Amino acid sequence: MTSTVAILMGSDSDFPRLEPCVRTLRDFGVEPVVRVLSAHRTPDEACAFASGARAAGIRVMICAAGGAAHLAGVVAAHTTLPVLGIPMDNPPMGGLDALLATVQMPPGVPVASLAAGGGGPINAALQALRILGVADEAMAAKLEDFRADQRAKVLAKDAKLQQKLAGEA
Ligand code: RP5
Repeated sequence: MTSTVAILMGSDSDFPRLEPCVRTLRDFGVEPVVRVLSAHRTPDEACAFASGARAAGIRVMICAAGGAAHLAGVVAAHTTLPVLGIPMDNPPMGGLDALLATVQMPPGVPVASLAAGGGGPINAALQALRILGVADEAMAAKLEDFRADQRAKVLAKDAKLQQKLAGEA
């Protein structure tokens, strides 16, 4: 099976926080290529992967790194595929360092940055799926179902809360 999404991470220490990203892609039937490749520690391999990604069938690249997070930017310099950056919320700065390193790209080399921590990994997956959904009607329909399901869940929680508050009044 050809993978259309690649997730690169700077270290295996990032992986536990990226599992929701992998899970979300799988929930939508997308099996990603997942690699530990670092802009600093394995620069040749990271660049080679980025350069060959389009020919390999990849359509969206997700890059996660912490600290001086250059992975997404370096990957974006070696491909014209869309690159989504996940700044990892490492100590001691809680991801602010990685967020700034990921988001402050020079004009001409775009990286779309997600949130540091929390929803970043899941939203990276959903954003990748939305990109695929531009040209894939079946994927777009799955994303509509997801949205409807999410809405129903929140409305059910709201109804429950209203009931609880009415009981207290
Ligand atoms: C970054 O350095 C990685 O993405 C990771 O978040 C951070 C620390 O890496 P390890 O020292 O845990 O391997 O490149």
